[in-house]
Amino acid sequence: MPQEATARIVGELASRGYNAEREAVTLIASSEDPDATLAAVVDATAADALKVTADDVRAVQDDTAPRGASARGREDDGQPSSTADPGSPPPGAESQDEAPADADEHPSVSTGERSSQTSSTGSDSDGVSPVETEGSVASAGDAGTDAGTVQRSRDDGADRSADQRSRDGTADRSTDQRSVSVENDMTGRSTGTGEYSDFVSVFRDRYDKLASKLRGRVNHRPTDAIESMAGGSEVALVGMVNDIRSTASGHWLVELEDTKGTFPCLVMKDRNIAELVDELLYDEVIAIEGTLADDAGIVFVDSMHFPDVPRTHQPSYADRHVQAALISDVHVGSQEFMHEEWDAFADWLYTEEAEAIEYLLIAGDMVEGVGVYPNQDEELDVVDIYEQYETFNEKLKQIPGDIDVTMIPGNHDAVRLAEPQPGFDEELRDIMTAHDPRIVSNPSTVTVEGVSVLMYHGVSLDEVIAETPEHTASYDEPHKAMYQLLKKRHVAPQYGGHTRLAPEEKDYLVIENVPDIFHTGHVHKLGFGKYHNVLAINSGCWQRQTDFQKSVNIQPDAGYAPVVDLDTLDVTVRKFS
Ligand code: D5M
Ligand code: FE
Ligand code: ZN
Repeated sequence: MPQEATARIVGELASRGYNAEREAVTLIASSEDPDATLAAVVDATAADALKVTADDVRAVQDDTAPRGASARGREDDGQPSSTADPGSPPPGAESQDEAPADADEHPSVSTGERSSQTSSTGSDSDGVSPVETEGSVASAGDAGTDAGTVQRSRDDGADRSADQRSRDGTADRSTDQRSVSVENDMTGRSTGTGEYSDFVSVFRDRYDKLASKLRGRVNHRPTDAIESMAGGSEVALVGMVNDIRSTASGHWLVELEDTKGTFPCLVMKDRNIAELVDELLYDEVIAIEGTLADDAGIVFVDSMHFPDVPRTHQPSYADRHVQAALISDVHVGSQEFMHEEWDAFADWLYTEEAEAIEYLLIAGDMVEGVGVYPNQDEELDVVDIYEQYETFNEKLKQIPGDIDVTMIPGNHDAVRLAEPQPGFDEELRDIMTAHDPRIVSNPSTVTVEGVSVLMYHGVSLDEVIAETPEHTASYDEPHKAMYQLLKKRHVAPQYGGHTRLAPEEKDYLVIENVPDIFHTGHVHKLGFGKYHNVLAINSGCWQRQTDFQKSVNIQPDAGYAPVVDLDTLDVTVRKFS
């Protein structure tokens, strides 16, 4: 089926307020007279229905003249491309006639090797090979530009033969095997009033949760007990980083705080562990072991431990071949929002190549918002925040109705800025009805067919990148900044900087359970890799470079869709820009 035809049908349905199952679109497109079928389907579908289903189309078709062979005939004789409204052809789309209709097998998903990934859709979507392990990570740069590590090839994709299409069936995403559950969604559970006592409880909860992860590894004592121990004793301490100072002689004085008080810990500059001090952020919880000074007033640190993800962590996998597309930072309403690239992505999701994609996860910044940064209004295309969400909803309608959508807010969204951010309120949910999305807090853990995905927008990544060494975290390798968060077992350790914290009774930002996938956005850079078997993905954006980004020389990775195989945790990146 020509992609233009599906795009046009989806567009027509969307303009009438309907979402559509992919099979429904396929059926309409392959009918004898797609326009007439479309009109009949629209007539027959209740005005308040949200989604046109394949059954709706079949019901209409059963009511009309026999088709069967003639419909097939139409498919076989090529595409009604000359009459099809090109809609929004994917950038670089080539003529449908060009590719051979030999229909290789469905392009295989990654094997974890740096294998060539094929792309389809008749667009220039680039398949980018995934990377498996730390140390061989394809980053943003790789994804778009590094010909040395990325192999591309064109695919027959949308041009596969009609026979192949009909054998493959109408790309239906059956919903019976799906399962999604959400943990740690704090929407509607905010108890914080912003009082001092709330800060006490949230930090207490953070300490308790993270200390419990370190307790098994060190035999620690509370700070007040250490004070009364004999000089020269071997001690261990678990505490929140309260202060980091360098001494006159270049050593590091790290002050740790526990529930009983604070204690100064000296890290000598010539020890290997000194470089770990560079990775420390305020308010994270660590353990140290060392020797108490003669006057018991300071500990000389011998080793430092982070709550971390165990190296032995074994991720869970889905029981069947099913994929999730992970995106973020759509920024609808910005003049830089990439309409055409988004349309190409949405259209691609109707193709057989995207057939296994049954889940779409969106990690915040649905819209550009209003008043987020100084002078932001100069770059707005849609100035009203509600209209921005309405436009976003239209964009959502374009994707196949049978894809399950989960979203969390980001710093551009119309929810409180302080984290954790509750999911959108009722007014916004009433606007974002397409796909009946699962709207949860930032952060939340969403378990999709057994694979747990920690979704966090990622504001703290700016801080990790700014405050830790280049090799630990950089905009070009945003997944490495994510590794730091996994190591610290907290999505936003540092309080008082970029990241605003809303004190709650408990600390929802602690990474209590090791996720199988950690998904963030915010920095508008694509990067992924594995940290102790956890797949970390920062998903890029759908917004071209803004003036601000130009001024600080950030080249966003815009118009990419990383796709994860939930049965292997392999990643394929599709490029639509
Ligand atoms: O942020 C996208 C990225 O750009 C993220 O790394 C923050 C940074 N950014 C963008 N605009 C600004 C301004 N005006 N000040 C500071 N940092 C900025 P996003 O929040 O998704 O727009
Ligand atoms: Fe963003
Ligand atoms: Zn953001």
